[in-house]
Amino acid sequence: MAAYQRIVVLTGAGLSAESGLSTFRDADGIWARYDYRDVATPEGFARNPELVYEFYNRRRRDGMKAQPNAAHIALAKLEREYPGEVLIVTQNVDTLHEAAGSRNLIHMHGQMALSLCAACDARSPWVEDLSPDLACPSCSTTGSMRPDVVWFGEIPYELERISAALSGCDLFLSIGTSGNVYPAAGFVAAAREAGAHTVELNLEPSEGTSLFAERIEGPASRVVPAYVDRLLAAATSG
Ligand code: BJW
Repeated sequence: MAAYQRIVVLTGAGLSAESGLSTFRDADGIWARYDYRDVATPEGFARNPELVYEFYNRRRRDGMKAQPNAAHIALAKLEREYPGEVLIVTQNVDTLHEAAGSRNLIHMHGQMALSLCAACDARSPWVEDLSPDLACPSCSTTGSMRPDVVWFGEIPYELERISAALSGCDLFLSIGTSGNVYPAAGFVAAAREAGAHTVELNLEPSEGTSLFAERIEGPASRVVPAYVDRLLAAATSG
């Protein structure tokens, strides 16, 4: 295995599945129980805010009980011990990467542990349930608080920083994501264009699996630590 200088890791719901958090598009996933148009669009929130609060309040509570699994822990170790640069771009709104010790991390779809005020755009740490009657801690407006997550039709966070990292990376890993949602599903093409080696680590082939140079199938808690060990061994032997 080559030694790489700049690694970008894209993670999705499959990474947190073995921590007990549901994926979206698997047979028993979140979209089998909820219509995404009701709970993950600005229009759905405007139509029925109570349903959206309840959806995220439950997921926030579940997220707070969850613990990082061996895959989150291996990625934090990679960032700590790898001699090159490691950036994790996660689509996940849980905080399991942080809990495992990752620091160079972008939450491109936001975080359930933050609220966003529609009146002043302030983001505030939020561990309690959200409800329509709350006042924003920054501007005191009532009824303006929503979870700080990126819904369909909204623009994901830090796209410029992600784009710069992709165009400068020489290894791109995609872990536990089905490749259904853009712009994240397009990152592999950007990394290829930059000349990076591209690897998919997933339970099963994703939508865009043919775009990857290498594919490793299996549960993240097994395949990610093994791959990280290989990367660390190659970096120290070469
Ligand atoms: C395991 C495993 C184990 C399981 N080990 N693996 C028509 C209408 C409206 C919008 C669009 C449209 N057409 C296109 C769009 C754009 C849209 C889009 O892509 N839609 C598609 C459905 C076609 N995208 C957007 O709207 C985005 N914004 C945007 O495009 O802005 C415009 C713009 C962009 C750029 C520049 C300028 C303008 C926003 C997307 C926001 C996504 N939001 C959600 C919900 C909010 C967060 C939340 O509640 O959590 O984010 S949707 C949901 O999907 C969530 C996830 O982050 C995201 C990705 O899902 P993920 O992580 O891939 O999960 P799954 O379940 O799909 O896959 C899990 C995988 O793991 C599977 O492959 C399993 O096999 C695997 N697995 N166990 C390893 N143990």
